Amino acid sequence: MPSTDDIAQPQVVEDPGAPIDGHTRIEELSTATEEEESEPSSDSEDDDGMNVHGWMGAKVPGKVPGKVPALYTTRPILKDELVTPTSIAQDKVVEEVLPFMSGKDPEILELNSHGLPALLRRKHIKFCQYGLGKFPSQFQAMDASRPWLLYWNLAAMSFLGEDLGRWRERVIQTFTPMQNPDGGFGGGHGQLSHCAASYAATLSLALVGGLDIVDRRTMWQWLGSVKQKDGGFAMAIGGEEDVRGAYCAMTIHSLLNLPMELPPNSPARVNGDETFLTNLGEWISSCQTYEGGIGSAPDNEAHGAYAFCSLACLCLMDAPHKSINKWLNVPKLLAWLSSRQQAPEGGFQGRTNKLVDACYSHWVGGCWALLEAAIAGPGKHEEFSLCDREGLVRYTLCCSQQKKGGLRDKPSCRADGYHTCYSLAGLSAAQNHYYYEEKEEAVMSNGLTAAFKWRCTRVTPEQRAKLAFDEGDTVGLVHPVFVIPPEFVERTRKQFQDKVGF
Ligand code: FPP
Ligand code: K
Ligand code: ZN
Repeated sequence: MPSTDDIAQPQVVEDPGAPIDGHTRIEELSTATEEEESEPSSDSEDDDGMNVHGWMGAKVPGKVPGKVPALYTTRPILKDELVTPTSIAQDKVVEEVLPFMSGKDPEILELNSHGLPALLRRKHIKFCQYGLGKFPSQFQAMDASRPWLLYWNLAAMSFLGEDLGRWRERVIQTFTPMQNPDGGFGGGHGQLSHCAASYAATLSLALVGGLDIVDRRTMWQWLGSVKQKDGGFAMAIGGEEDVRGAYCAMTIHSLLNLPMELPPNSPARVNGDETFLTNLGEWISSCQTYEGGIGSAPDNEAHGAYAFCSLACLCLMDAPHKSINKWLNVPKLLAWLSSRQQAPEGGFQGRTNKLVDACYSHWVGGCWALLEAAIAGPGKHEEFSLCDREGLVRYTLCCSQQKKGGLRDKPSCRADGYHTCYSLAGLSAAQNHYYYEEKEEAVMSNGLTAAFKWRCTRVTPEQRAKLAFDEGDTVGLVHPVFVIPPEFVERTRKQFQDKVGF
């Protein structure tokens, strides 16, 4: 199965010779013109690019619409002299994004009142509709990822405010044969049940109100069969154990309000008193690395995608101020996470010494609400931000949007469903405040209620102006743990809240 990051989808404009690699470079765009190379920095006359205090926001209150803060238009002033393939690749990305960030967008999209490209809502929706259609034969390698294609495109449309009613029957029809008699969903009819396929299926069905087709008893049995003695979850029976497994399994478990005790078939059931949560906190804790970030499994490299899976899984297990503070070294994680945001790019990289990429707008951008809630404690929403929201908005609107519709890793890449979904989720993280608050009404009979207690406020018009987006550039709310709009989380909770057993 290809990694999720290599995934494209058919383009809105027919291009029969189109390569299917989502990260394929389009050479014309990656080469800046002479003029752009010699003059990429801000338009302000008193700014020689060395004004670090200007970078720290001193200029922001008096910001003139269309003037881009120097932080986003200036090449890095502190550079390691050692030249490596990594540093060369990074320099190339800076040259690639500078024209887009500094308002000299070679694609000349329609601008918002702050001089940034406006959100191309209708075009992105159209792109997602194509992504739910027929695929040319080159996409057969994506066959096992069909549940993902549905989730990414449906979720993205929901973030853009599109009603999903018309997709309901087809989504149910598509997932029905993917469910296996022994529980869980595979990537297609006859394929082995897998945590990723089951996660994407569960969320897609939650989006369209189709979760009735899930056999909760066999799902419980199957999830029990991937729970491991050491506390983690394997992606499939006999498959790799990593934090994706933990997050996907606990997401499904939580949304469907499945029993906490493990089924008799579970390899993790030794004394008989084990539950889905036994040793899970300890196992996630063991994935935090010397850098402060979190790897896919113990001893693996820290990566933003796994940081999100770990934090979100901890937020499924208990309130963030309890579980995150208990199982992770928060100061070290905070330092690592902060170092993932790039300048002048504004967006996030996934790991140390790698390149900015819009999918990390969610994988890293989505970590902030969870970590902030752990630090602030319940009910506290002073609306502080530990990440630079403006940078994330700017990267999304300026660099991620493809003129034809769809969002992309970076300007030299083609848009695809995966980057469209996670760029928009990241934009929502930048545009809204998500916080944790004890609420009595959010009950699930299995006792796993924490993830249902999040609330959200939208930024005020004044804050919005500081973040350089207009009302028309606003995406919908995205639940910080389940990554679908909160209304569908609440609908699902109500559907299953009173189930005892199956
Ligand atoms: C490296 O790819 C990417 C990873 C090691 C993580 C991939 C995992 C996810 C994107 C999310 C998994 C989550 C769920 C819920 C299944 P790369 O080397 O191409 O990218 P990089 O250079 O940006 O690290
Ligand atoms: K990447
Ligand atoms: Zn990516």
